[in-house]
Amino acid sequence: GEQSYLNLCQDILKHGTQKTDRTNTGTYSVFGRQMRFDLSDGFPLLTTKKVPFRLVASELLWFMKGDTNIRYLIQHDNNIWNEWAFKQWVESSEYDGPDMTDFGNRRQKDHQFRQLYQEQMAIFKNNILNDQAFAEKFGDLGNIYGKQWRAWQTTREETIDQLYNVIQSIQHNPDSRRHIVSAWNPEDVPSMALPPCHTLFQFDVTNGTLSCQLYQRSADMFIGIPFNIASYALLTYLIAYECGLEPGEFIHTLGDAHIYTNHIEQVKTQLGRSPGPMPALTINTDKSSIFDFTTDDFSLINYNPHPSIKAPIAV
Ligand code: THF
Repeated sequence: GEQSYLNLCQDILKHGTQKTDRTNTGTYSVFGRQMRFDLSDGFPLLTTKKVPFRLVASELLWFMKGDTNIRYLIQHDNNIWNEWAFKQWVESSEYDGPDMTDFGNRRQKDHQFRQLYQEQMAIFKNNILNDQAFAEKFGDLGNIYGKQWRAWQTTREETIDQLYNVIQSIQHNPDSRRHIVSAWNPEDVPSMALPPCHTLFQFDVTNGTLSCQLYQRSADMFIGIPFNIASYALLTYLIAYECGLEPGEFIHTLGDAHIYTNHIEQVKTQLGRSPGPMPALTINTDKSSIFDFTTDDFSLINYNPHPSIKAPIAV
């Protein structure tokens, strides 16, 4: 449960090796860890800080639709993927605003630059929402999760709907050890705005319960992991519902598990808080397929977290 998350953060603070990273922020890292969440205890949304479930839900539905364009997210007032699309625009020949090189770091250190960045981001979001051609050109993040889950491209000019197939195999061959979806497509990795962090997941059916194990290659413990836990727990609930099973366990296996050097104080604040009871998830049972779900079709009850803790995201 939540304690396994808190223990791992403690472990990284104590034993992590300092590393440099792609974003020039620096991390404390460990390699190869596992957390387990019993979904019959409740829905694993962390309580030691407020995690915005609304954003987790719209991101998951976006993946499930097979969409890779941030327009849908922005339409749902979800801004968590903006920076990666924005980067494509400001590095293109069509961009003629002020220089945005290394905006992820500069927006934190330089207040004057931050102003300029916010202006350009506002223009960018406005263009994505109101200009179809612009959105197609700069809003698409390449063949990331949604594309690989729903329309993996084969060499025979066909596509594979891994998510649909895995639901079929859970329903028709529950004991199979091949209930797998992979987002890691080596041919497509170089063209993605960001290679998948959550790379492969497998389902298991035992005694009428559905469990899910995720292999995540890179784990941003403070910002990303609370989202990822909730996202895969939600996916497991939805697929269990679709297949007439009860949610079992979510098992989260991590490759490089790290805390960014500029999240240390925030993590310490969080570790000083005691976890409360997990909330419960309710699902609208009127719809016949989870692929027709919208963000209004599920909600959380009894979620009473400690306050949110702000931290800069590494870009
Ligand atoms: N890059 C990095 N460095 N860390 C990540 O966790 C990460 N992701 C996705 C892609 N690249 C990543 C993006 N997911 C937030 C949450 C999830 C994200 C990106 C950003 C975030 O800012 N969360 C805030 C709330 C934001 C808001 O309210 O708008 C938070 O406090 O949790 C992990 O897959």
